[in-house]
Amino acid sequence: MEHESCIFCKIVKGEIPSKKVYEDESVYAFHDINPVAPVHILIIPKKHIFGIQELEERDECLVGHMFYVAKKIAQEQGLAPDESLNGGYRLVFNVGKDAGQSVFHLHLHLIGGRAMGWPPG
Ligand code: IU
Repeated sequence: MEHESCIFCKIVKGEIPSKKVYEDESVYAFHDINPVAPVHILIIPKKHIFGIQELEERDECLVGHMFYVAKKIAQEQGLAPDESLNGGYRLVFNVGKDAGQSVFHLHLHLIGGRAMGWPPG
C-alpha cells in the first residue's frame, strides 16, 4: 500500500532513519525533524494516505486511532493539561498547500511544551 516515492512511507519501512516515539500495527510516531516547539511529534498511518483531502470512509477508525495515540503520547510527554486546564498541546492536520501541508502522506502534528497563539499564522 506504500507509495514508492513517499518519504514517510520510507520512514515507516526504516529506509530513512527517524526518532521513533511509538509504533503499532497501523500507526507510527516520530519526532519531527524540524520542531516548531519543545515537543513536536508526527503521528502517521503506516499505509499511504495522501492527506485528509483524500480520506475515505473506511479510514474513519484509523484517524480516530491516530488521535487516541496522540493523546497517549501527549500524556507520556507530560503535556496533558492539569485540573486548572493549564498546560496542554495542539493537534493539527494541515490540509493542502495554503494550510501549510508540505508532505503528502497523512500526518497529525502533536505540538507542545510552550504557549501558543490563536489564530495560527
Ligand atoms: P506539513 O503539515 O506537511 O507541513 O508537515 C510536514 C512535517 O514533516 C514538517 O513539520 C517537517 O518538518 C516534517 N518532516 C520530517 O519530520 N521529516 C522529513 O524527512 C520531512 C519532513 I521531508
